[in-house]
Amino acid sequence: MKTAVVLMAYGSPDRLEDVPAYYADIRGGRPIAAHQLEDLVSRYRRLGIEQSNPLNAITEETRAALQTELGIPVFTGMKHWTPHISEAAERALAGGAELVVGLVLAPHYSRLSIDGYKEQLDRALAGHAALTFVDSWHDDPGLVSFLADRIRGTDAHVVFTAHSLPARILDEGDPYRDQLLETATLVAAEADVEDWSFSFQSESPTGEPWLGPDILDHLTTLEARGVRDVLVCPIGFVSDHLEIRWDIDTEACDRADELGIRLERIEMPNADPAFVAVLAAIVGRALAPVAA
Ligand code: FEC
Repeated sequence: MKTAVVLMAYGSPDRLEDVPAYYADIRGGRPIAAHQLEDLVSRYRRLGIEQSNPLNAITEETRAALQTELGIPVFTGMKHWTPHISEAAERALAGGAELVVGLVLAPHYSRLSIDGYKEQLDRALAGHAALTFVDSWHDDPGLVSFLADRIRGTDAHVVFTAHSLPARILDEGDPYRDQLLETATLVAAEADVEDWSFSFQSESPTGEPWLGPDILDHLTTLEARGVRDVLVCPIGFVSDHLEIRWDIDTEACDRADELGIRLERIEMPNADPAFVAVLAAIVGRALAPVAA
């Protein structure tokens, strides 16, 4: 059976001038206050994104390396920017794919995040190819080992982080927070790290309560407990994007400075060959029942 992979990511604007259209896509037609758009534009500008965006180059590097590792076509599809998930699906179908593996570059399942990727891919394939979708890979042994290697031997207090989501997901029985805590527990155990905690990050001002504690408040709590060295391990993300380079490297670092805490973060997986091997093994396992 002819197989292809659609590798999906959140998406990031290619140029500064794309930010309004990108933000409109994220908001899905709901209104955007002018000051919120200005704030977002200024965050991208301060990261030096004017005419090109290094994150999109990292995603392409990851895609190409995964394709080489697997020996089957891999197409990038973005949830909120180009190439869209629908374009990736069209390319897979045009190449004759009869079976598509859908893998999101975000390891934890939430109906609010992962279902959006799945719906876009399902709709675009429209039954012209079978779909094997990886819902979550938060407890994948390769991922756990990869992250454990990043924190092993540290003397700092490790703070695992992930994107916050509206708190109502807990009433809906969403497994997102449990999966995050499971990843953190597995990684800490494998690295033999006992001094750790978990916090959320990157909450959006949507007017409803989001899951906490937020990392900025959490740093204050840690300082009061006497913690002076923190290593941030953002388990909810795999690349150097805005949520890492702004929310952690800028905002959280500034807060840590104010509090007299030394804050470092792990190097993100990006296109590290060991991480690409983790992704390849996940695709291999998704294909195993089909190959059998
Ligand atoms: O570097 C980049 O250009 C893109 C970085 C980026 C990633 C990312 C990942 C996740 N998000 C998740 C949930 C939400 C919800 C809202 C929301 C809003 C934004 C905005 C930007 C943004 N997110 Fe994001 N997210 C990234 C970027 N995100 C920019 C809009 C401005 C702002 O609030 O700062 C609220 C939507 C709304 O307003 O209704 C909800 C989740 C993830 C992790 C899973 C994944 O990667 O899909 C969950 C990377």
